[in-house]
Amino acid sequence: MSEFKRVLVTAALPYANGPIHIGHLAGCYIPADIYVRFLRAQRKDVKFIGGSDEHGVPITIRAMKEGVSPQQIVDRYHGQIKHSFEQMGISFDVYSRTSSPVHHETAAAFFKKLYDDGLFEEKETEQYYDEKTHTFLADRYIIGECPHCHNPNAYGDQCEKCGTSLSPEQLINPRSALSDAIPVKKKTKHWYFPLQQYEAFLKKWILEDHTNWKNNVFGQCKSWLDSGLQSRAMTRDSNWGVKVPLPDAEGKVLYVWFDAPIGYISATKELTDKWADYWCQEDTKLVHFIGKDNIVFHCIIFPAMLKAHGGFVLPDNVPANEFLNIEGEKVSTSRNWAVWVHEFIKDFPGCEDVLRYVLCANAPENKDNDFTWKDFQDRNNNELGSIFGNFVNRTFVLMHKLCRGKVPALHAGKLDAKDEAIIADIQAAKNKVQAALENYRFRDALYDVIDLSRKGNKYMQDKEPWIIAKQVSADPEAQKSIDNCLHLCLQLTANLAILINPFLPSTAKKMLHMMKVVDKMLDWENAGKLNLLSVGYSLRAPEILFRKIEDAEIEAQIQKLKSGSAAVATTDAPTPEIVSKAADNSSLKPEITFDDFAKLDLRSGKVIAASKVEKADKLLQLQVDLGFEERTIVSGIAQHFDPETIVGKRVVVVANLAPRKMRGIQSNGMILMAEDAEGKLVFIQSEEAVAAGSKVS
Ligand code: B3M
Ligand code: ZN
Repeated sequence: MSEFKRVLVTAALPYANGPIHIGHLAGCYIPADIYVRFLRAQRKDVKFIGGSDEHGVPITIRAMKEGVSPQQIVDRYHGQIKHSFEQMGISFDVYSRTSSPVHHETAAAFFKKLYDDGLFEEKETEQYYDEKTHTFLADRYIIGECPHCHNPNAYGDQCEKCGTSLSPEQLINPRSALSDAIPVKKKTKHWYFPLQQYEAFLKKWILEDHTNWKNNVFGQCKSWLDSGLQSRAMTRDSNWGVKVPLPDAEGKVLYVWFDAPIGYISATKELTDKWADYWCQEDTKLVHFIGKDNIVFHCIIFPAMLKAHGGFVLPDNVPANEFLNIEGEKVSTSRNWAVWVHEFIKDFPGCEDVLRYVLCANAPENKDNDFTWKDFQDRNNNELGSIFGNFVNRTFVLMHKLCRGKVPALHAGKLDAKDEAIIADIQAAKNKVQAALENYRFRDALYDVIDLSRKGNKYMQDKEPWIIAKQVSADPEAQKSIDNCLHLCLQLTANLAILINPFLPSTAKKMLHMMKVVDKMLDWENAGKLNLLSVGYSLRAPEILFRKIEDAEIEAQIQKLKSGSAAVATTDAPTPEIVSKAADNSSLKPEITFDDFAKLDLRSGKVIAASKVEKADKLLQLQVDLGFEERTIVSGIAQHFDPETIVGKRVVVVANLAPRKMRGIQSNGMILMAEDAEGKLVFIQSEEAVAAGSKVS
């Protein structure tokens, strides 16, 4: 580490097409932030770079579905994401966005340099095109019949029913997911980056020189390199993105994975005039924190681009995490199976550090891992409350009671074996935590911090200063033993503040306040010291560091997760705003105009058949009579109703919702439901007299 003069830390740029959830935090933002705070505490020259990824198909699709411009989408979510990061204490030095002019210039110039150096291959190919929406269709946006299992709704890259990978050419009767139009083949020219030319370089650089990378990262790189690299198109047909800076490139933009990582460079430019020190000096250590789905882009494609361009440092490490599941199921934003960060902050104000704690203690460092609300509660109430918080609290309470609210003296001649042992523990903790953090083992590091507080508790319990206090009137010398115990417990507390600071910064701040010391005390070099609080110094009364989290709060969250996902089971890629929890009647969604409302085609309908969907415990398949036609609608209400009981029900249907496939069944609309006070779903029914198909307005 010491040969580096400065450290540049990046965290993946989230797509600004929706809010962030706790999987994002666990995947890269929490570990990146811990690492950066650890370096800052060592007074290292470090810059922490972040920003929103505002280009690419995820943004344009979202915009098209909502009928707004891509700019409106990114403006909405960039602000929201940035705010969530701030509230979670993710301490970027800059949080930029790829729609910024600096980025457009930087990315275009990067491309132009490679172009001028003759590094691209220009190729004309035929691609599927939707003439209705004037869009070239990425594979995912072509739907058709699977040639293997005849699922009518297979995607152009994969059939989700039988699992086969496909290419759009293989689909029977392909159609556009955007408009249902039959896609036509159209010629288009693009610029390809010949990755295979960098294969030898990458093999040496990764497989020989970076064997220290995490197993999951190294393994993925190795399998890419073993199976051989190919040219990749670095441009796309679109009007949204960084324009290809060439004269004959109307309607072409840079591929989002070409421009997004350059976003790290642009953001650094925005941050400091000295950006080139960080990007172009050999003695910079560049570290990319990402989730596992971004490994190939950060370990293979971007380094090859940097190498091709020349003059840039390459990453020293890419400590990618795996995925975090929620309550045993994969996060799915479209099913709203997620814990949204902005909602967590609303529901658990002041508990941001607790979430940081749980997401680090349980981080998917080497394999996918599971977040459960019960584990969140247990870790808060036990590890943070009963162990860490309790130790600090007891120390302060006893110091006030037995030592008149001041730091007692240490009587060196009176130290016993237990005192000596805890001194050794305090001194050893620093190195353990540091070694783990330097090697990106954040869970281990955090465990070692909590373990020190656990040892503190045991020490206090063994020493029993409250018992010794009873002897003091008969034997004044006994006070010395009490003083030693509380002196050491207080120094241990100061050490805990330093060690916990990278992980739980607000908690460390509170501890500083209680100890009446300044931020400087949190410098890493102070860890392991036993003279952090001066003898005779008076300290404040303790504050509760972690409040208890009650069963009812946890049950409410589990309920919210279930009903949230049930309520949107038939909608298309909802935002949490759209599906904000039904039970919270007081929080209205943002105002809409009459025109927004008028886009909805609501019809009365009648359920004529209902059955369970196989292997989906939340879904019912309904046949609904709309008068003018019968529709299949898949609804996420199976946990609320038996299929038999709802046949004949009058319902209100969103009739012009884009079709969506669930478990292989195409759902053509959505049934409106309400939630009663107990959280039970009820149908919004139309009167008997209203004929099926009638407009509802
Ligand atoms: N936006 C993908 C993602 O959010 C992408 C990361 C870009 S990092 C340069 O997973
Ligand atoms: Zn299939």
